[in-house]
Amino acid sequence: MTSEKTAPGQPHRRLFGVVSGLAAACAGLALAQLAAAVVRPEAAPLTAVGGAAVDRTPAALKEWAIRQFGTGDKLVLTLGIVAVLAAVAALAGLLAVRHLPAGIALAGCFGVIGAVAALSRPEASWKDALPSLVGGLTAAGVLYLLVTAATRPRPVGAPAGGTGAMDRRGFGRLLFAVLAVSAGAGYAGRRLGAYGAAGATASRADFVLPRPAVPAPPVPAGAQLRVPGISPFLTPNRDFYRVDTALVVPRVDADTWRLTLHGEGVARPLTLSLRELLARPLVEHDITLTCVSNEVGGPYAGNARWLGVRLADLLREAGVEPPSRGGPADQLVARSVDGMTLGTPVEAVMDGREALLAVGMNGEPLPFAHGFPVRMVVPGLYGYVSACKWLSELRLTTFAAYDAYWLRRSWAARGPVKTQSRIDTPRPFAEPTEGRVAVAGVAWAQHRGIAAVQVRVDGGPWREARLAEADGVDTWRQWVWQWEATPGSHTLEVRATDGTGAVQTGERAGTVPDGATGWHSVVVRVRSRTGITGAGAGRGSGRS
Ligand SMILES: Nc1nc2c(c(=O)[nH]1)N[C@H]1C(S)=C(S)[C@@H](COP(=O)(O)O)O[C@H]1N2
Ligand SMILES: [Mo]
Repeated sequence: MTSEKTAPGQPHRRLFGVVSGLAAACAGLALAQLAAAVVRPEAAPLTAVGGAAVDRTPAALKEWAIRQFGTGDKLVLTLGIVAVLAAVAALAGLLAVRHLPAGIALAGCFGVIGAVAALSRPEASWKDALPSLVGGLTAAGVLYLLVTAATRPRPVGAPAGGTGAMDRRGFGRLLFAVLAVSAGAGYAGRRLGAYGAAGATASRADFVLPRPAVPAPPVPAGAQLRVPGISPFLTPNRDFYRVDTALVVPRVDADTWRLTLHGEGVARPLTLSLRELLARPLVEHDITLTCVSNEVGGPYAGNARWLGVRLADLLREAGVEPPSRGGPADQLVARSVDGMTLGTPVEAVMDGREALLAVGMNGEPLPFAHGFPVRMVVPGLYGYVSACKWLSELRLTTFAAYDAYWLRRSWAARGPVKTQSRIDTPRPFAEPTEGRVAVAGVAWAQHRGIAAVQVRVDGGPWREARLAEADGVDTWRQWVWQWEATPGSHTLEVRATDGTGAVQTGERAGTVPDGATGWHSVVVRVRSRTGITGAGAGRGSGRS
């Protein structure tokens, strides 16, 4: 390459470089997306890099991200990767106008990074490298074309102008073509992706939930208090929290889905289609699911009516005995179609509680985001040690022999749910008017039940809240306490007592390694009826 450092139009060359780099990245991503629609959606470079990042994120950082961004953490992650990609693409373009091979090599490098990330994901096959490699090659090729067009001397006889030595028109035409092809490829990728999921979507639409052999009794009327702002007793599916590592929700075709059950102490291994699984009697049961990543007072808890096959029955059918009866395996490792592994104590699954292989959630087939077609739900255990979504395999082994996904990321092997209670209303920093204020919320201690809830104001004596009617020991329980609120700033605190008589600990602990503890507290500012807050309290307290 000749050095053109001193050519006229130097600032333009930089701009052309940056534009070329960004356009090359667009084209690379679009073609990679298209290739991923053919190979598999998880292999798209942004998804692969994001997924690899999630796998390697230390628990503490992940906690922080979930706290900061909630369920939007995945969007934030993707935007972050796009920002880094754009920066490097611009750099590659700048580099390419000075030294073409270096710029192209940098662009191609990105394809390799994507490919390595894709190959590092659980369940990856060599084909997963293809989309990123296609993307890298495309980006390198496009960068080559654009930069040569930008640095080519303008045709002899063309009017001199603007960019000095550059063929501005040729570059413009090429840029337009690149962006048009990218948009076309991106669109085709989306359509193809939807087509790929069409079988799964149709299989869910066609799936009629079987009738339970053991229906759940209706939810007691008194389980739902009439207090504005309280969490509904049953969480609608669309509002149910979602926590998983999947950057694209797996869309599993129920018609080709299979479950295998095998491992230590399995006398009769099983492979079942959905129809075969559902030939067994189905049970309906209300279970509150909670996440170990839930902060005190946090939102990662939901209650649903689940329909499914009793896991213990299936294990017995396969000849499995729990450790207490001499079975060799103490851990049931559930694996999902996307390679997630969750380890559940066999003893807990077989001790008589309604541990389910669920297909129904609140009267509907599981939503894709919640594990269609089959997931596990075990009352009393946090989701990360029990609630495998998009289930594909059950393997019996020991805790000594195998660490599941979260264990390798500093979470505890056992995750029994800790007793918790949450103030849903009033909201933090609410400004209710003095007088009667309903303080209300939910409390949970799955499989032990909630025996009492108490509330206190400003560290004063604990007062008994009124409990809503219980719907068994596996669900949360609503509570309400009528507070005679006086003007000023007040701190409300709540604590629960579980069915064994144990009082929820006030000792604060973070979510890692086995669930947060402490009492949820909410600060409110009560306004006086006349609109004037008490001296030294309420709105004016900071300044007076
Ligand atoms: N396949 C798969 N299953 C999974 C997870 C996951 O990341 N992948 N996350 C688990 C965790 S940590 C929780 S709390 C529950 C959440 O289930 P939900 O998203 O339906 O609320 O799913 C569990 N099952
Ligand atoms: Mo979780």
